[in-house]
Amino acid sequence: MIVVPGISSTGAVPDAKEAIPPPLPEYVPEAAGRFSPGSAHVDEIRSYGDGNVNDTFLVTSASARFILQRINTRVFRRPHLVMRNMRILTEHVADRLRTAPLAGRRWEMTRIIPSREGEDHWIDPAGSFWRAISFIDNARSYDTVDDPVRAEEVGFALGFFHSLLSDLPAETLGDTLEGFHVTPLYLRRYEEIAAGRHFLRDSGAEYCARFIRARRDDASVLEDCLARGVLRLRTIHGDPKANNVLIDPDTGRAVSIIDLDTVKPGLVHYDIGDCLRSCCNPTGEDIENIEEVRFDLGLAGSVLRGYFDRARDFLTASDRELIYDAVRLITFELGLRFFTDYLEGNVYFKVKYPEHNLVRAIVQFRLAESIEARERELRALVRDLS
Ligand code: ADP
Ligand code: GN1
Ligand code: MG
Repeated sequence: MIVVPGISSTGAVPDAKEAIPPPLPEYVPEAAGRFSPGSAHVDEIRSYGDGNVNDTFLVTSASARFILQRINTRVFRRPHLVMRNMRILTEHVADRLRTAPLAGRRWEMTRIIPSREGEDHWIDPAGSFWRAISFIDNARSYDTVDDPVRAEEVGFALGFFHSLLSDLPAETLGDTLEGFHVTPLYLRRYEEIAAGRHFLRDSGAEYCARFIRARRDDASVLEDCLARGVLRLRTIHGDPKANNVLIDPDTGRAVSIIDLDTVKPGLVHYDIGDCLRSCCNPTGEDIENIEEVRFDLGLAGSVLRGYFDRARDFLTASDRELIYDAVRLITFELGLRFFTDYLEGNVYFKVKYPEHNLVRAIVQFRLAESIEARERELRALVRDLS
């Protein structure tokens, strides 16, 4: 059994009353007013969504509803570059959709809403960086996927997004998050942080440390392929987990892929791996019973079917060959990132209680174990469906 300090033996998370309440950012009403179209009166502002990085609000004014976000500048240290990339990307996608609309189904991309001064952001007196984007109405995001139709739709959204970006050269965009998904760099950081620490025997932290030690030599599989020219950089989403795809509740169809801050040059494998990691973990990233975590091959088949419906043409044989490695690696990497953040005192991911990142790390490592146990079947699925 894995013992996590502060967590019961079933892994149940502490009561809400023990949870750390997220601090409400200062200047929210001022920021909402700055972006309110036509300077209309703002009627309501409420916290929105379940993102781990930025602060997101839904603003309702007399004339519109829009999304207001405070960018986490501890993570995104170059927020102006994030906005520049977003502008290039949304213009490119709008052009593509104008010349070749997606037939027979709804698809929307978020648009940047300018401030009263015509800027794409506003910096408040305390230095926080705010931006506004159009609200995708009649759509919702789900933290977990547990049915094949939704899994196929999330796969479709990523495949369609990749196809829309396939003619946007990677070098057009700046690097908004250096080292993002470069697993060997996360490993190095972890080893610096963990050096000299001793973890309690049979504790959750010891399980994580052992897990990482046993797999440290596999951490560079994708980066080595990039260095050898087997893989190449393309424009990627960077964060295509299930809740960054919006689903129309009436039709069950994916209508948008959001959270574009990490769109930048990278390996499409990070995206394909992350989408499968997230969609095929039906019990979610914050599960209460760690023993239930498993990688669902049925859902993986659905995600891949949806993805290849749109993206079959631009993947090479070596690209396909490395999909299994990507799923395993990105899951290991996320566990490593969560665990490092726990050891560093929760400075990157937002947490609801102090051991949150430790629990999240254990969940990802359990998921990685489950992926490893299904290697043969997952490789066969990719071969059959791609
Ligand atoms: P984070 O980077 O913190 O994950 P996101 O951009 O993903 O922030 O936004 C957090 C959540 O807010 C999303 O998962 C989604 O539920 C909701 N959301 C964000 N942007 C929109 C939008 N334009 N329309 C509708 N919902 C949105
Ligand atoms: C973060 O921002 P959000 O919640 O969509 C993180 C991803 C992780 C994910 C795990 C910029 O995504 O890399 O996979 O949490 N985003 C960033 O839930 O670090
Ligand atoms: Mg998000």
